[in-house]
This record gives sequence, structure tokens and C-alpha cells, in this order.
Amino acid sequence: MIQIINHLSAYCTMMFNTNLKTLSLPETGTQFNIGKLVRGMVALSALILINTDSHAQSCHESGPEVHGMPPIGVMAGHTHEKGHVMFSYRSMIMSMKGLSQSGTNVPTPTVLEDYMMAPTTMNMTMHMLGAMWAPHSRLTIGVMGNYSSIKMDMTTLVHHHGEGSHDHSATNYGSSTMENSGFSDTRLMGLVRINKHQTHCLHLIEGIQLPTGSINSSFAGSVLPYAMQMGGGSFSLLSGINYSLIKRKYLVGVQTLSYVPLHKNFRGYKAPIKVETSCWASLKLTRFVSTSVRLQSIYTSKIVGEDIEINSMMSPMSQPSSTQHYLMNAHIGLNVKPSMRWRMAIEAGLPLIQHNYRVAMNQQWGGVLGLQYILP
Ligand SMILES: [Cu+2]
Repeated sequence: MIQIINHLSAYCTMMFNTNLKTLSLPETGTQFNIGKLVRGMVALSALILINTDSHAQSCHESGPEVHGMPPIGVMAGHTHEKGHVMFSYRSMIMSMKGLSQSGTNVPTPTVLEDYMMAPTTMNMTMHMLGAMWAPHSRLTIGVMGNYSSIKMDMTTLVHHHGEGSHDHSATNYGSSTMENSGFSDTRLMGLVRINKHQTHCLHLIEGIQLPTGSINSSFAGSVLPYAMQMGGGSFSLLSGINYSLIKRKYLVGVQTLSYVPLHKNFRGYKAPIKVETSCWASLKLTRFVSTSVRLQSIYTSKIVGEDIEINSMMSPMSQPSSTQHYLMNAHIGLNVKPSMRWRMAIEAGLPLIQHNYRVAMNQQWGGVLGLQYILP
């Protein structure tokens, strides 16, 4: 048991540190602190775990208890028993505000020296519908479709051309809003159970993301920036690994999931590569209620190539390199299982660390509300 925890702790620390090293953050002190933070969190869970005696529990979604499931913000984090079907609905909200680069805020007037517009706030809502089915005791198949709405407010430059001279000191600011909504990319996944143990569960995640989201939406006659398009425009390979350990009232887990676009899309660019790692711990309060904490690390690469119809001087978000960033979020969650078939859960998070490689928007907070229904 202690060995498993040590491995889990080392793995988490390695994942977070590796992500940061590849990003070569200028603030070297940060790396050290994250390692400590993750180790501390896992060690705390470990302490709790070794102080409880073993009891028959399952980290697969099977029983009437709330326990065994990862926080609702984790996708593909559990498998099913043979023959089980599950339907899920998640509603996700994400809020962004202001701009920064390398951890330093970039004020609007500075942005407007180089661009015509500076984003101020951006809000995204996503409705996610999913279905899971286990045709075999070792294999669970999942499909997930999304519908998103994005709204972005911007400050724009309004020139007042005086008589004769072009006087920039007389520059005024205006505001404008861009909106987009529609179906985004669809995920097809196979979850392969590596072991059949009931208290420590390991599964691989392999899948493909289908380019069902539009990548040529425009607003008021101009093609919207990359982050406001609904999809990535290409088939992406999805791969990951998920491990969870359950012990009486406690559950700890770790997951790494990567999205790698396989080709350039028809607009001439390749969507960013995304690597997401989460470590979580959950505590069962009663048979039907549990709480969770989760650390999530996300690295998103820059876009390769460009859409020549996007005016790169429009705003910082029109630059293909603006998608490159590193983000670490801390989440807390609540799970309720009022009946054998239903599970309701909520999770909300704030960023602990964010590093935009180019001028880009700051994450403010995010939340997920989910419902799951299981057919035995
Ligand atoms: Cu499921």
C-alpha cells in the first residue's frame, strides 16, 4: 500500500515538474513549489489511507454508493461493468478576464499600440452529452458531443482625425462584442481496463476526436480568431492513462490525457496539442455524498501554420502563437448519489498558476455541473 502511494506521489510530482520544465518558466522558484505542493497533497492522502483498515470497495462505477467516481470535471475517469450503459450531461462555464504574458498583466492601452482590438472578458458555456457502454468486462466505449457558446468583449481603438493632422493623443476607446456558438468537436473513446482489482483500478484511454466543430465562423464579416472557433478542424489522437485507489472513505486518483491533431485542417493550420494531468483525492461523507479536491495541469501548444483570412493585427488572439500556455487549476467538488441510477456532481476551480507565452487572456474561474444516469 505505502509503495503504491509512493509511486503515485512520485508520478504526480514528475508529471507536474516535467510539464513545467518543458515550458522553461522564467520563475524557477515555481517549479520547486509545485513539486512540494503535489507531494504534500499526495502525502496527506497517503496518511489518511494508511490509517484506515481495508474494506471491500470498488473504484469501478457499479455499486449504489457515491464512492468510486472521479470528480465530475475529469473525463473518461471510470470504466463500467460488462453490459452497463451510462448517459451523462455536463454543463461547463469558463470565465476569462484581462490579458497577460509570462505572468505579467498587459494593460489594454499597451495592447492597442499593436492591435486594433484588446479583449477584456470572455465567457464560454459548454453543454456536453455523453454515453458510455461496456461490451466487455475489460472494455468501455464512450462518445461525447458538445455544444458551446462563446462571447468576447473588447476595447477598440477609435481614431478622431482632427483637422489636418493625425493626432493620436486624441485617441478614444470604443467597445465591441463578438459571439459564436455551435457544435464543437466530438470524442470517441475506448477505455481498456488493465487490472480487474476492485480497490486499485488502472485503465488506458485511447480514442479519436472528430472535427465536427466549425473552423470558419465569422462575425460582422470577419473570420473569428482561433480561440473563438468551435473546433480544431482535424482528426486528433486522444490517449491517456487513469489510475485510482480506493480505501474505505478515501479515494485518490491520477490521470493524464493528451490530444494530438494528426494533420493540418482545410484552413491551413494545425490545432494546438493539449496535455492535461489531474491528481485528485475524494472523501466519502455518507453513503450518498462525497467531496473532492483536484489539481489540474494543462499545457496547450501554439498553432502550427495559420488561417490567412484571420487578420493577425486584429487582436492578440488572432496570432497563431497566442494559444500556447500553461495552466494549473485547483478544484473542489461535491458528489451526490440519491439513487442507484443517478449521480449529480458539481466542481469549481480557480487558477493557481498561469503562464501565457504570448499576450493572451487570463483564466478567472471555471465550473462544471453534471448528471449521470446508469442502466445496469
Ligand atoms: Cu460512465
